[in-house]
Amino acid sequence: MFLDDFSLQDNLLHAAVLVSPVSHGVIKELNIDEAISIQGVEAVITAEDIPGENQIGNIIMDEPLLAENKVHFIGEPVAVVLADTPEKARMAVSAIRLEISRLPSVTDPREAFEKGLLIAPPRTFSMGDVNEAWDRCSCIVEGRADSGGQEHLYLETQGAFAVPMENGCIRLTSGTQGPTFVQKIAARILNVPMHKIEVDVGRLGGAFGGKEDQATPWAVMAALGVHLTGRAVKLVLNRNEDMTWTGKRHPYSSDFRLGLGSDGAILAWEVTYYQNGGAASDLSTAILERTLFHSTNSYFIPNVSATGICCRTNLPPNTAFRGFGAPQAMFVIESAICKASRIMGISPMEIQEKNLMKKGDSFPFGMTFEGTEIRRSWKRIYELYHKDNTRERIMNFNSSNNLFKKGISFMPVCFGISFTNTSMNQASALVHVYTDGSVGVSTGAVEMGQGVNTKIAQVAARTLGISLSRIKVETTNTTRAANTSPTAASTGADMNGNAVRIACGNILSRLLAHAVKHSGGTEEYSAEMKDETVHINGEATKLHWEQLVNLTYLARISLSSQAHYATPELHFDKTREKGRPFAYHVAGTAVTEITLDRLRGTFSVDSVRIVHDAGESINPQVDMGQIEGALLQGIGWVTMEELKYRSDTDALLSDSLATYKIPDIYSAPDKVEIEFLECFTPNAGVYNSKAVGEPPFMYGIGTYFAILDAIRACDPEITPIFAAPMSNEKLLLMLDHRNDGC
Ligand code: LUZ
Ligand code: MOS
Repeated sequence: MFLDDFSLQDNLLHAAVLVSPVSHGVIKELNIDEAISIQGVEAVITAEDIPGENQIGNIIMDEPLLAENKVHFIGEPVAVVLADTPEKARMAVSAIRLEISRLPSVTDPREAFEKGLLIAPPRTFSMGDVNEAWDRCSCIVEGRADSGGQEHLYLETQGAFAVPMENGCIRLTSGTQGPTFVQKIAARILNVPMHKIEVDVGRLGGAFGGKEDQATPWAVMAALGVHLTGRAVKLVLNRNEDMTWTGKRHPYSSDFRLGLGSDGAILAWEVTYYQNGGAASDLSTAILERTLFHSTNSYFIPNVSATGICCRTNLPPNTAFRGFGAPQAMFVIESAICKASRIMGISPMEIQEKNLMKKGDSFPFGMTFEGTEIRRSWKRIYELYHKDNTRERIMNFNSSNNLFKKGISFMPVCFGISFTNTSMNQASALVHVYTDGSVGVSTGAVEMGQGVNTKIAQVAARTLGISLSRIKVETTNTTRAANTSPTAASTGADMNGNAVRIACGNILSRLLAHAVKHSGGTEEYSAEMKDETVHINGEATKLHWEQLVNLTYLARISLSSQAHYATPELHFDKTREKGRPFAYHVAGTAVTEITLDRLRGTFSVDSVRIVHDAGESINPQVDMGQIEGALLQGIGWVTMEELKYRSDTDALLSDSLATYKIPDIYSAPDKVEIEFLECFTPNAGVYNSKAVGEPPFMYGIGTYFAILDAIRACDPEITPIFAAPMSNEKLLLMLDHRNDGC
């Protein structure tokens, strides 16, 4: 069941939202008289009706729930209509008179920067001394790389419903990755304590970061509706509203300078990222911070200066999206390496391989790389590449075909696991064992299709030594898991799984202590639960899980436990921009082969082979699904998903699936082969597993560079452009000889 599938009581009100149709302006008139007089319309809510603070900002307080005086983007909520049916509510929205006088708008981050429109002061991460290093470089390449935004396109659109409870309490069912955040903001808007708001999340039909922050306003509007009318309220966006109004992946425009020695060793890296933040800060500063953490991708570079500039524009506030700023960073350094390889006349693989991080190498932010996975995954991919004579195959194909050319690229990925904001790296679990031996597990993790509930159930079953069928994972609810971090940063299974491991461990030790006592043993006895049977001193006993649970209950010993987990050893000093922000890194390498149709400017991905470090995977099938999905989403980002806006009004043109193309089964690689790297990182995630949600997204970037490789095979004189997505239009223009590289 998804949120919109629940049939609620008869008394339900449906909400629809009036948003600004203008990207920047001053509200001259807001008249709700006609709308409110429509039969079946219960209320029209504007900023004036908010009892608390009209503020949904989190990191920076710069976003009202409902606009007052000014509007800053198309889709900024202005009023909420509550009516008997969703149709009536939407009809009444169009009866509201809203007059706005337009102000000049900015949609380009560089233009925003020039006008001083910043969301936060720029930040720079540095190591060594770039200025001193340039003199020692035998090749210096400079350039610009741009990457576009990306629509999340979760299957389930944003939505929530709110139900009034006793004593002014509200129960909110929200399609959010961050139930606590929804609770906190609802309490702020309504001016009530957080304990009056209960947030419950069953599951989401996808999120990809789009519901880390941006599920909140809709849930809060529903809560506000309950608060003002005393009736249940449901608010679900339709696809067009969702695509037009909500923020997306941040487009970036970046300037780079890369310095190399004659042997291909990278000596210096200087980069400036102009991030298109949109009209409010949302998570932009955190995303930009992660960009800075990943400015060198998988490479060791002794001299680095990376600057991030968070620019305010008049687009909907851009937000978290799988990878959270890291894909944007990696696209820039891979572009620089591609450019350097052309100038130096060596292959990009040679430069990449030469500079891959080794155990003990330092990142610009002071943390050392503690693994060997980057080089090992590269080596393994290289073996596979040699084994089937990939290079020869491609060279033969290209020399015997004129209309079709093949291209190849290697894409190493190294992604840091943990919220970059250290304090967010905590989770909790509440576990109940019932007297019949069945188990209920609650955590702060939100299931959004990524399989976290499956992994959590596996952790509980494994820790307790019982069958998976005994475990039920409950909804995510703020009354059972309080003060939770959003399920984000790929940490859901790691942190919540660890909390479950601790809670189940607590219950198990009580059970086993009782088993020892029951069997007449002493404290020196060792006991364990294996296959639902108590083993004492290594010997199976006749005592079964169900019996032991019941005996322990009769002895009046608790069968419940709440546990908290905080990722150990994390610290970061923002004044020096140094520390150890990540618990560990996830690494891997992809090799991508594509075939380009040089007449049509189209291409197909022949194969992507990936060697990925998943640690000791808890569920290899779930991880495989995450890797395949992320890969395809990454390919979509760099090759086809293109956000287009009208230049006069800033209105989104690619606002439906007719105009916004995402990868489908026909554009998926013909072959995807995934191999897990044999790897042991003690205390990485739960039971030595590793986070998997975001890292594989960046394998998709390899497709962009495989296309550039095929273009080079067509004509080495063509200047490559570094501007994702490589749409068919761009590709065709680049292939056109008379056009000097667009
Ligand atoms: N969300 C967040 C994230 O708040 N902080 C992070 O560091 C992060 N990283 C990846 C994805 N979401
Ligand atoms: Mo995320 S981009 O881990 O919500």
